[in-house]
Amino acid sequence: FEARPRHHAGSVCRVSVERATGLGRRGQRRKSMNKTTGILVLGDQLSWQHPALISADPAEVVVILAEVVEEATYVRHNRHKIALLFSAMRHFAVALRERGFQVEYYAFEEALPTLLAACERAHSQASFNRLVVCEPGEYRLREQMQTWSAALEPEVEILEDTRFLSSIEDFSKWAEGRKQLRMEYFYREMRKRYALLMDGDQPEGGKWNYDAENRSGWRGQCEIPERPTPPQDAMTREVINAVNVAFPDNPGDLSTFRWAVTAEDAADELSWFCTHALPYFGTYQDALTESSPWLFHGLISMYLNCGLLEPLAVCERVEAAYRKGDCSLAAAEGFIRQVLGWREYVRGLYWHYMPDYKTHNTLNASTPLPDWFWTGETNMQCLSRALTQSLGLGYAHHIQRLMVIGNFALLAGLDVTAVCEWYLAVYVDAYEWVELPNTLGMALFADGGIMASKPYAASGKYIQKQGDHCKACCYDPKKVTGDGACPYNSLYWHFIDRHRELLSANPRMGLILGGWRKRTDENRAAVVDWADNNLL
Ligand code: FAD
Ligand code: DLZ
Ligand code: SF4
Repeated sequence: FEARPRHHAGSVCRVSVERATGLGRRGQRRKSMNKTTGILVLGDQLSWQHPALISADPAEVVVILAEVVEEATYVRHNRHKIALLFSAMRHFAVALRERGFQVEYYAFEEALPTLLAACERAHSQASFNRLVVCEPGEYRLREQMQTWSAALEPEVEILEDTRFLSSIEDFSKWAEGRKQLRMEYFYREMRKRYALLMDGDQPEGGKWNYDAENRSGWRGQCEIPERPTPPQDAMTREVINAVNVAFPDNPGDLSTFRWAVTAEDAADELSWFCTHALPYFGTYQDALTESSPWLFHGLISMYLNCGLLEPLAVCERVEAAYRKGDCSLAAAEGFIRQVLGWREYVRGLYWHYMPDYKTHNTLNASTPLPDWFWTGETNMQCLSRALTQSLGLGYAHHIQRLMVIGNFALLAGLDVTAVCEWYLAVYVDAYEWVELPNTLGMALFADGGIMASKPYAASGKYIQKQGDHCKACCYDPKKVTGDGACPYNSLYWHFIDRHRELLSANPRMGLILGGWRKRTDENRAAVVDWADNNLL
């Protein structure tokens, strides 16, 4: 990692744009003088920092935005995600036209099958001899795009996505020669590189990481602020109606739609968070509660991932809140670590290891996904809450995703592919580049420890410690076997027992395995049999 000035992304992207479109440097002739460049903007690239838009001359390009069947159906996306993207795309088209761009927009009703078909249609309507796209976030689509040159008349150029703070190449360089790719070390380099929360060349406050202060469980310690709903205009209401009609079998209750669909409204969401929730974010980051689906979380991943917010601006806004004294260092550091560290790190891992990454199944997990994952109907209160909320709102916070749903899938040995597909379908912020490492790697340990240094496996005791679900549950978190025993408990020990050989190679599992081995044969058998006969 080189230390770079904070706004390096612009300079990288100017180089790409010049290389790709001939636009840019003073005095340099543009490659063509008539309106000959088509720019395809994908539904998750709705940003003025888009590498082809950033320096495009509205008089010379035609911008293509298309709601197409393939992208809307390659998984059973949550209706919240489809409505958010379609409405945000339509609003972005309006903003483009206001800035003088010609826009070819294809609504879902036109039933264009693919993005390639949309480009063909746009070419037939607004003839251009070159098509510029920004590389997509998913491997699936990147593979397709690489065949477009052969399929399309105009030449096709794919630009680097410079909206991330670490390029795919940067990550690979960092990864080179390392035995383990631990997020913490990547994150420290990113802090230095972007001079975020730094005091000269040292971390602000003397420590890189305040995670130890960020683990409080929820016992109703303070009031959870009511979240205002972003404004909803006629365009969004029309999209909601259309999505309800076109996707009757998808998850998602759009009567609860509460997402911003413009950059301005997303910025307001971030401001609200910085004022009202950020001060508590660190402390209750790992908390679980019956009282609120949002707690003190940011609710910004859906905006970051579709271009309505920029990651560096988000980190700078949070740092500014800390510098003004509006939140503690632990809160600001905890939040910046997520955006500057985890988000960039998982994207780096994804591109570093794909396509093989998707095929990993180290623990041979193959139990079919229960149908109730699609309804939330289970007596396990914590899980029912997390599933119902995920399906209905398209949102669950990190600990629900990791330690309630993911933990259950890990302990029960649920089929890795099916679980990953469920996560990709259900969340409003889900794209494979971020969903896959988090699910396959972090939650399911299916990559054998590339991402996590040990499995995130926990019994009911952890869930009880972190929140108030157990009080509302018909199961007893203290019971391991017998009627009323919390299923997480025997499943946990079943997991430890069935993977004891593999786990024994992991020094971080030594204590747990030692404790399990010290039990009597009868005790171990009773626990394993209970899970086998009643749960698996
Ligand atoms: P906050 O808790 O407020 O965190 C702030 C921001 O940090 C998030 O908006 C997000 O951009 C970033 N962030 C935090 N943790 C991660 C992480 N592990 N990976 C990447 N970014 C992170 N995040 C997605 O954006 N899309 C997904 O499809 C997705 N799938 C996940 C699946 C599993 C199994 C797990 C364990 C996590 C997943 N995450 C995913 C990461 C994380 O749970 C969400 O980013 C977060 O819950 C979004 O809510 P928020 O904006 O309120 O986040
Ligand atoms: C997720 C999604 C959906 C539901 N619909 C569209 C669409 O109709 N048009 C579009 O350009 N993009 C859509 N997307 C986002 C793409 O699937 C996304 O660009 C790829 O998955 C790459 O990240
Ligand atoms: Fe979840 Fe077990 Fe607690 Fe019920 S008792 S809420 S299943 S951890």
